[in-house]
Amino acid sequence: MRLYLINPSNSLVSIVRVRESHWNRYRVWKPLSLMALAGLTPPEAWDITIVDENLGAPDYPAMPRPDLVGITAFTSQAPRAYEVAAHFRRLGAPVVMGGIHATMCLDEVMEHVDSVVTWEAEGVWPQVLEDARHGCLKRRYDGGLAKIGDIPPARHDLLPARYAFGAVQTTRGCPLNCSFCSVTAFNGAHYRQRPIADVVREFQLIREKRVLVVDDNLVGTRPEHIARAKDLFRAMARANLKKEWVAQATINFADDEELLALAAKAGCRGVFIGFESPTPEGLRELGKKSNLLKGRDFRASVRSIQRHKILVVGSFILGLDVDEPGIGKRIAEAATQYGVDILNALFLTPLPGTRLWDQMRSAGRIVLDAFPEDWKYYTLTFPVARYKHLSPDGVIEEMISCDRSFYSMPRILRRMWGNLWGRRQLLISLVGNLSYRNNLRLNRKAYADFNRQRGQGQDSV
Ligand code: B12
Ligand code: SF4
Repeated sequence: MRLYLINPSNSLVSIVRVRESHWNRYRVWKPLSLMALAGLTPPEAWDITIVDENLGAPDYPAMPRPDLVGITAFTSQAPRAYEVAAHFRRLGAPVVMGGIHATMCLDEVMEHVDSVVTWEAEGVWPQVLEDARHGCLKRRYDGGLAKIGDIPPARHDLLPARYAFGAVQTTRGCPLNCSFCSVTAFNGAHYRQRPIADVVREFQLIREKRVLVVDDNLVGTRPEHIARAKDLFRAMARANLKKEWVAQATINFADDEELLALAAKAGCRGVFIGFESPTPEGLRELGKKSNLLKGRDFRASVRSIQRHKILVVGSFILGLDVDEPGIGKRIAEAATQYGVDILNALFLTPLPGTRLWDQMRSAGRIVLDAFPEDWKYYTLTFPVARYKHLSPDGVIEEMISCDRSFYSMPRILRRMWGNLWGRRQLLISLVGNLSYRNNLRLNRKAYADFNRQRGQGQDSV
């Protein structure tokens, strides 16, 4: 039986535009969802091919007809997912779709595929495969939240060796439930942890030297989470994995010297932290309670992390109700003042399933709502909603001014000097900064196309 597992691309996502900017090559990440599904698939019964369209879409008509197609999709990938599904359904091959978009927009997805798997796949995928073998796929399977104490390792051998990073997951779920984020809605508030021995074994299966740990918060928030993270890092160091990895964490990562030292010893080279807003009002609006700790000195926290030669990528959101003209520069100033190595600023975007979606939907503030086509703009890099104090053109101008200010050549050089002086991941930081700087040009073109499509004329950016 032949199984295709497909990760559809979205040409509006700059990281896939490798030809236009070769710096983007270094940010092509592996689709772990499909590798995890492949890990749940008996290899003796199924011949599995994973197609990641981010490496380029294959010539589907030239490929042998499959017995089953599984498609994953974030919301921004949904329009392309439906095109791919339509192709295979025309051939008579059954198509099943799963992942976050299929779960949050079930009715829409049901119109485009034969079968939908909602929530996490571990509990139901073997049944889906059996039903597909017997030609009796159900319209819907509900996977619920998996017990991740005994999941098999993902198949790290199935994709070509063309990625800058391998991928692994050690925990699922987040108790913090920020208003804009779908993680708590999808993976639950309970912080579920995989057994440390399983994680270490899985690391050993990864071919790439560099690894993205996809957890939403690798260290967690409670003392027992931190203790587990320390045990994990100790086990990784003992196993002498020889990997360098990057992960996501909340700012409390900075508060424990032993944790930082163990993370660095285990191979941590970079951490992605959501600062979200430069103001307490903004943090309150987003429900980002973890950043509101009284007396928190973000600059000192960033320094503590960097002292362990770990890069800090800071993420901010632009377009909050409290944001007024000038917010772009303000975010760039805050990120510079905190001393982050790379800034990732994104538009406030209502994603289905979040509190923000409910609020904006009921207030009639979602402007791009010709679904499913408009989902392609839900990349967080386009303003899809109405922003309280910023006009549609104004919010884009703020984003351009933010990126232009943070990624000005003098500031990049100053940061590189800091990296060199602190002997801190100079090469990764340089590639990151230059790829963001390069994308400024691509983004301007993308905004102009976006405005044209909205019928506002090209000159408005
Ligand atoms: C790693 C990651 C990335 C990587 C992507 C790597 C890749 N190619 O997959 C990078 C950094 C590139 C990325 C980019 C983006 N991401 Co992202 N990302 C994640 C993250 C942190 C982990 C995903 C992951 O690997 N999980 C591990 C796997 C095992 O879990 P899973 O994907 O959920 O898969 C399970 C189930 O969903 C299900 N399943 C999934 N697919 C399928 C398919 C079938 C057929 C079946 C049966 C089941 C099934 O089974 C799996 C096992 O249980 C998630 C947060 C999260 N916790 O999921 C955000 C997340 C998915 N990203 C998100 C967003 C918004 C984006 C961006 C649009 C914006 C941005 N700048 O971050 C971009 C755009 C990407 C694009 N191409 O359009 C949102 C998506 C929300 C939504 N409704 O779409 C999330 C949920 C984070 C959030 N804050 O809300 N992301
Ligand atoms: S933004 Fe981060 S801290 Fe907030 S709910 Fe999402 S994963 Fe948790």
